[in-house]
Amino acid sequence: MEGFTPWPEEFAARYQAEGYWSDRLLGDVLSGGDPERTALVAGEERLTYAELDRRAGRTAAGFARLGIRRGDRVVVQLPNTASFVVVFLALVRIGAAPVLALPAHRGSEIGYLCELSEARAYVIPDTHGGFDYRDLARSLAVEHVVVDGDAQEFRALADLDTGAETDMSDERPDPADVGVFLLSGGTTGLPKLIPRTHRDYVYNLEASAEVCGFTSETVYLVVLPVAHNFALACPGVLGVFAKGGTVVLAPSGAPDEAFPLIERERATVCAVVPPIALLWLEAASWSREDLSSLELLQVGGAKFAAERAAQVPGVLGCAVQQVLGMAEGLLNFTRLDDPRELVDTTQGRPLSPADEILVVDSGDVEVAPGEVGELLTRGPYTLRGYYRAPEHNARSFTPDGFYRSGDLVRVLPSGHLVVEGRVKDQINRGGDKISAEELENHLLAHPAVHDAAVVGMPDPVMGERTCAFLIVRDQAPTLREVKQFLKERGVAGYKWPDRVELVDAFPRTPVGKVSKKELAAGLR
Ligand code: OOB
Repeated sequence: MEGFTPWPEEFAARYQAEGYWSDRLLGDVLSGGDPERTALVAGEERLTYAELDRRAGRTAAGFARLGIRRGDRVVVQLPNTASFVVVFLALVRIGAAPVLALPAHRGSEIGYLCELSEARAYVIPDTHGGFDYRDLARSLAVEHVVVDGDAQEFRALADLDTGAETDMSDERPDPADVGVFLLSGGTTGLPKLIPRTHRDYVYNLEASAEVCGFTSETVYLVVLPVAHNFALACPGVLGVFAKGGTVVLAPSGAPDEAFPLIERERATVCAVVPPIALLWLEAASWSREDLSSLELLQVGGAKFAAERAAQVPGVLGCAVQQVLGMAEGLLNFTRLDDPRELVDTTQGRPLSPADEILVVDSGDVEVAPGEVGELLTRGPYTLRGYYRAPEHNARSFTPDGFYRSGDLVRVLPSGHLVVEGRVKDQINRGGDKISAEELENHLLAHPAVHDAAVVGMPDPVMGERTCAFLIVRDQAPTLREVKQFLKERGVAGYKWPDRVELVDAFPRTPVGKVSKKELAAGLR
């Protein structure tokens, strides 16, 4: 695929020879499950492996009838519903790559994703969370809009399923094909797309399922957006399917929605971001639900404090696992048999023996063991380049192909990583990533804004919240007006600033760059 950076031949040969890469495809992920067992529970729907497999097959045929083919891209923006799972499996079967947008994304993000990926189709719910996605679709120039629900002038997802299945025998994708596109958290003005091949993502999900001890008895509750890498494949929904277990979709991590589902379905595992973990630690004391089925709480996406991790077993009655992951690839997990001390105080160690880790200073020189530096990595499931982004790639990768994560870490003698901060210009708002530059560009478009600098401010629950420092021309906009402005521009709500500070000038570094460190220090 044009715009995709493959692994160099010698690496590909090695990953293949050493068994990290197989010929298994994302579309075959259901094949190990007992046909009679429950694969998916979503709202009132319960689908066995056989039923889910047939629905995915028939929907695949429907997409094929639309003319969607191997190598095409389809932007998928569905919430935690059975339809997400069906559409994902359908697309990967015909070798069309889903571009996984989050339900929170709006016109600004979706328009860009459709354009960049030259999407042949866009799949949406009718409405969700009070937002009408058909309105958004009307502002786009995509060939096919497929709607889960009331389609109005568009095509209904249900109509793709005519009961006929395709004969896929000569349509099978190649394991080296891009299977899915994930969204990067972003550090630049525009979001980036991460191409994940069938073979690297299959390895990602299978190896994760192994490390996390998933079996056919696993009942995995999804509370994060299912389109996010963590909930999808680390081990996530796909890791559960690979082991023949059961996936239960919850609309959110709110205790009043998640806890009754844990009790009813006897959920054994759940992946959360730290703010949800904190909420659950609070809620467990007053909730009446029986959470005793829970065996493992995976926490990742942002730093989880050691003191909180230590509370999980006592309060929630399950083990905790810290996960340092990234849509770009590298995953680190604390292991189920790690000593409590490591589980509580580290963000885990690399998933794969083939993951290569370097910790370097600002001159790309490796630091002494145990010292803090930027985490660079390459391996069998870490990208070699963002999609169609040659200039950005030149900066994001070393000449020998290591991805610059932008995370500051130190490595313990055990190989476990501790996150100590970051060098990338990004805010991590409870696991949601905000590119400072992207938000600054939106703010600069406001007629009253002369200059903008966005920084994170520490927050006890979210880890960080977003503060926009503005230099204004005349009438300064209020926080509410700034949010309204961003809303009208079609910017996802999680990117809106939590606070606006007006200043006359920005502090500068010796080389004349805006000193975000100094700006952030002034907030305390
Ligand atoms: C996950 O993926 P992304 O792509 O949304 O964000 C990746 C970034 C990392 O580079 C790091 O800055 C931060 O999120 N991060 C953590 C962390 N886990 C991720 N920072 C501190 N502690 C952690 N445990 O966030 C993601 C993907 C797969 C699994 C889990 C998380």
